[in-house]
Amino acid sequence: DEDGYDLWLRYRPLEQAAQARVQSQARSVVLPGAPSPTSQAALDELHKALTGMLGRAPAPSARISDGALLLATPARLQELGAAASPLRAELSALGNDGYLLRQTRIQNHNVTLIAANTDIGLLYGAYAWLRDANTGAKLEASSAPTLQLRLLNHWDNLDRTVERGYAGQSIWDWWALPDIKDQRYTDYARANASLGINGTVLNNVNSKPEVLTAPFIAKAAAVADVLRPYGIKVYLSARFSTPLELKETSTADPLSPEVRAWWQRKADEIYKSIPDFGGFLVKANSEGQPGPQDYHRTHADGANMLAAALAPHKGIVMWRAFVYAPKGTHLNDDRAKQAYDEFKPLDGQFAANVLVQVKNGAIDFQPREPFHPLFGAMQKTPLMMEFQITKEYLGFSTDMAYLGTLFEETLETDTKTAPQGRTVAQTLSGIAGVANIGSDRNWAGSHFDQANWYAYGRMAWNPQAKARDVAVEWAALTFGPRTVTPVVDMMMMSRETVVNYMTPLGLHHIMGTGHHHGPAPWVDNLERPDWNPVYYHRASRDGIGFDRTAKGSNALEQYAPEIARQFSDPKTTPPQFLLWFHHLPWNYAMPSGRTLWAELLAHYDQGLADAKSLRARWVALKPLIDPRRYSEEEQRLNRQVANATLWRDACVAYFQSVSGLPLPAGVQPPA
Ligand code: GCW
Repeated sequence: DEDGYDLWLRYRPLEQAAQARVQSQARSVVLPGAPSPTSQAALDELHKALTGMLGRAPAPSARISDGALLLATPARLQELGAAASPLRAELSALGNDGYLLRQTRIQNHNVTLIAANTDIGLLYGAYAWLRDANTGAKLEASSAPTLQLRLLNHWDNLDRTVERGYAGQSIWDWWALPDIKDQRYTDYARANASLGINGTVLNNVNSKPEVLTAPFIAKAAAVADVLRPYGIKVYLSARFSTPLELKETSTADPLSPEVRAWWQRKADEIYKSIPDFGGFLVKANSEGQPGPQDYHRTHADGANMLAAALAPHKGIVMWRAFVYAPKGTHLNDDRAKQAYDEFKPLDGQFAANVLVQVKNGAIDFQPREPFHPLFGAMQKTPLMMEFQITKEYLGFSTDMAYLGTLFEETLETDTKTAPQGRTVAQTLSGIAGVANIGSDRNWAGSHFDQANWYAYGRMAWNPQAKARDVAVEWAALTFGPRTVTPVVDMMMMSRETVVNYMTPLGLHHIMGTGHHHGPAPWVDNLERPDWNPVYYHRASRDGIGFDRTAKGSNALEQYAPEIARQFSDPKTTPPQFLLWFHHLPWNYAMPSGRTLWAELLAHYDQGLADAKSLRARWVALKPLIDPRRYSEEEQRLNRQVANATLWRDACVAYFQSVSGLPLPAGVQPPA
């Protein structure tokens, strides 16, 4: 009975031809020298995998023979007399985390070599070899990540609720820790290491002072002990006012010596229990969280104070740029501008161990957003990308939406910034994904949501990776080789489907208030204007859309001149961002020849039709999918069709009530 617990590390028996191929590459598994906890993890994984795939695994051996799978670092290769210079040169270009896979001859034997500079590289190489073994891909020559920081951010609270989590309770059992370390923590480490994720922030950015007290530091240390062999560092979200709230200082002013000394002591205390502690993630002066601005200090003052405490231990601060004004927002202001307005002037003022963490778009994890203007604009500050893996605005874990395409679309966009135009990916020093992980048996709430964790990890390792290639791998590993094409086709259309039935043509933030599930474009009575959907779509008799050109909020000026110019004219604005940047009359002529009104309706209809098509495609796959996973997804797709119907009908009815226009021929009236 497939319940999804094994994720993409299923290691089910291979078909005969594949068995023979894999067997010929792994007649024995050889790791010269005494294993470290990390290389032992690689051996354990290979043993588990080969047992599953072949029915039995060769015992690890110290001696090379024909058909050996050999794991070795340069020092070991040298001892084996195999430190031939081309191999060594190739390895030295791969850094700490890279690996190479090679069929070669060593000591007169044909071997399959997994080589890396470090044991963690060997572990990554072992996972890569297993991926190839399972998918039948040819041995990947070599691979190394471009980003050194590849993190998950858990929005997990200490009471085990998860903010924006749709996969059950938090996997961190704070009550039972530190004495009881659930096997799930090890499986979590395996899954993440298999993707190359090398850090995790255990707790919500809406943090609590208690996280930094001795009992919780001990709990975090216990988790760190489990994750360490897998190359995953632990980080914590720190609440800026922690010392004040714990009543250990009289203020939280970052320039106060008392406060600085407190954080210094706190850092020393943490590093005593967690010597490789990664550092702090901070949400400050955003959505009611405390921060340096409470003391008329800047984000840089706040971040640098924490950075000074962590620097002696080589820790870092990830300071979030997700800020928007708590009060007095005027309808003519633009929330989309605030992060840039606050952070761009601070470029150059952050300490060396501070990274500014920026969401992919300037509003908030919408089904589609243009890239955040801070990418490329902060030339002197290392930036981290923050993607949301959990689908707060894309139908939770009921609606199918493969995010690989969203990640790819953002990462590959040219920011048109100096020196020669850089893609968003090229402006990054690190990447973070808000985890969709919980204690549900299948970890992610739905089987297809596992693909979003997978795609995030693979694209964190290689930001140039193509969403389709990643989907192909995941589908083969998760549902088996015979389902790949139809499953990948579903995945590749799924996110656009959601965009179409929720927020086509650049619409955004018209979801139900608070929970963000389902349509609510009519809401206009919330305490803050920038929480109201009407603030974002601005529909009226005269038209629809948010004017972010010079006639409007001029958010466009935050982009490089070339982009600002292109997007200032609706005719040269990509249609998927049209209403993000422009307020246009309902009869505006679209490239399709339809009016904007008819085009909007066509997108809603397309979204619903595609949701039905996703369901039909899944039903057709029934003979190829195991019953439990089939039925669990079928139920969700039924629910998705209902969600899409509601979105379509509600938005058509609401926008019609505003536009006052008749439905064009052929468009069904809303139910
Ligand atoms: O998207 C919004 C969410 C909040 C979240 C916040 C943030 C953690 O609705 O739940 O809080 O963003 O990113 O800080």
